[in-house]
Amino acid sequence: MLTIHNFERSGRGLRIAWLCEEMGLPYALRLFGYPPPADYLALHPLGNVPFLEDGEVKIHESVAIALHIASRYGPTPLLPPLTHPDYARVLELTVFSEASFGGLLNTLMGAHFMAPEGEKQNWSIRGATMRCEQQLGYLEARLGDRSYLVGDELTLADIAIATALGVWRGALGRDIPPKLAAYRDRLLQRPAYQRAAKANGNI
Ligand SMILES: N[C@@H](CCC(=O)N[C@@H](CS)C(=O)NCC(=O)O)C(=O)O
Repeated sequence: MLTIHNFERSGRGLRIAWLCEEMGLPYALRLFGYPPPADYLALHPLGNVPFLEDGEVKIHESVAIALHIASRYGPTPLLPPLTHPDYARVLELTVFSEASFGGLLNTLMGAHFMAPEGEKQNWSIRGATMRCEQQLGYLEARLGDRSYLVGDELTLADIAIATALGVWRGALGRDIPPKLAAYRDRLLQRPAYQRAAKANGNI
């Protein structure tokens, strides 16, 4: 059984629950508040979420977790095989969701929720915000008029990006460019997303 540890309603753990739902994999969600309980810190001393227990595998970093699950329990159309022409693009955008966009989101969330009033809009925060906006424009252009970021069906890239967009809008209260917002709204209608969001406390 896969056990996903997450803060209630937190987007990166939702990313993993959604993936499991799309793949039809049974999982348990262990939800807790912030700060995390002592037994979680014993499991994962960094204390951030999500964290996956999968038998002997204990792993953090949501994108690594997603790749682990798709690789171990695939094949799945969510992650095309290594030889497929779309493989590199799926990998690129999935990693981009955290390494570029998600990293900036954490900086912005730190400032939004914790910085003293006078420092909420300092030089670094304005720069990170501009960078995020540039990346959103890039994603919207990449999407164009298509339904999915890569190819003709849902992939890990969509799950990773759509959940990151949720943090931008939900936690930071920022606008998503219109075509990207419509794309995300469509994805969120998927029954697998709805089940995961319910289990995670989002709806
Ligand atoms: N790159 C990591 C980021 C993990 C992360 O920062 N998670 C947030 C919640 S979505 C968190 O745990 N924040 C509280 C903390 O870092 O103490 C991942 O994708 O798993």
